[in-house]
Amino acid sequence: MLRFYTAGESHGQALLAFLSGLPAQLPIDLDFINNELHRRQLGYGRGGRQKIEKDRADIFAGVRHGKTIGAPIALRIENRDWANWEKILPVEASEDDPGTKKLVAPRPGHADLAGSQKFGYHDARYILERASARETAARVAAGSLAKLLLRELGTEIASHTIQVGSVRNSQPHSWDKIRAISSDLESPLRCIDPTIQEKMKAEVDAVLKAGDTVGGIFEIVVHNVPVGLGSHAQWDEKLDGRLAQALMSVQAVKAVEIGDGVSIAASHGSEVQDEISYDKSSRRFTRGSNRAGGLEGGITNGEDLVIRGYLKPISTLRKPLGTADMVTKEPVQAAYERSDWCVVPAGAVAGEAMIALVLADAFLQKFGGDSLAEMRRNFDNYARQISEF
Ligand code: EPS
Repeated sequence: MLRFYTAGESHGQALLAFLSGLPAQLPIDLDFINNELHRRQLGYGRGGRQKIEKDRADIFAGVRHGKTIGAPIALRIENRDWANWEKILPVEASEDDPGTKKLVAPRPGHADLAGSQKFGYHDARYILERASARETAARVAAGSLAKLLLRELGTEIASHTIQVGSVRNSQPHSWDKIRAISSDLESPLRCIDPTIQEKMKAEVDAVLKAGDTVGGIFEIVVHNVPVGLGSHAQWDEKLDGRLAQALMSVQAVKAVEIGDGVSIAASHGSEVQDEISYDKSSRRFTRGSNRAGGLEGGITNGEDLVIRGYLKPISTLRKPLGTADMVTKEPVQAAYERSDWCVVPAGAVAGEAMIALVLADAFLQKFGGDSLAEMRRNFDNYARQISEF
């Protein structure tokens, strides 16, 4: 229902996003989109690039007088750094040798080598330009439009950092706290516990000093989700699978966990299921716990969705690892390109965008509608059906 693409390279002129399938008459708040882009740029452990860029989206199509018109939306985010790369990476044919910007010493863990072999380059420049996580800016812009649709129907998404390196914040936190830290532009790592956050910062400082990088875990929580998104009926309709795929596609994410999926694998069935009761006053089924992370059988069960993204440490290292030169085949040290050394908070914002896009698609499948008013009518009817169940 909702289709989206991005285009653009890290040091190209701009990043582009195309989003098709949003209903007409959805109010579009450009400040909200730009604030999301700003959130993605923040975080303790980011490199020099974010001082150059001030990401903001320009809308080229699909929005008139501040609302969608049911037509595809096209967005553009300028790369300010393009001014420094225009001569090195021109669009038109050029005699100039890109010279020092050639990358022949592929970084272990990056797309450099596999991409160069696959596309037939002895220079990883063209691969890394697109593999770069800079592309997530375009996803965040598209995802913020999906968030605006979800917000109209009462569903909100937030995230926080629960691990950096070996420092973990394993306490449970309320939605209000997660929501507050998620939007806190001053928080260095968006970790709710300030004492744990100081320890996380120390890990980030230590890897910077050592010329190394550090990974971590972000947790995305979706609040006020209707029962019944996704389906148990077919493998590709199961919402947990769709969410996991979307989150796995974010650069550097190497694992996804829904609810307590990882730790419950080592427990007994009686210990990990969320027991069901019924609250007569609110006419709702409730659960005393949410280890399932809001999904049972690939269907939302009305509890908050809890989805964790596990980020590997960034593969660009100032103290490089050994590799093999793609031209000479001799052992050399991997290339170093200006990069970040911790991206957990930024990865979380990209992750939120992907979750928003999948959920908006699931809402559109369930409630349909060409205009927001039509979709809202369908949604309200269904909400009545659930409350009368
Ligand atoms: C960026 C993410 C990282 C940064 C990049 C901007 O990309 P990568 O995945 O390639 O390491 O390093 O900045 C640069 C490429 C640069 O020239 O500094 C982002 O998320 O905006």
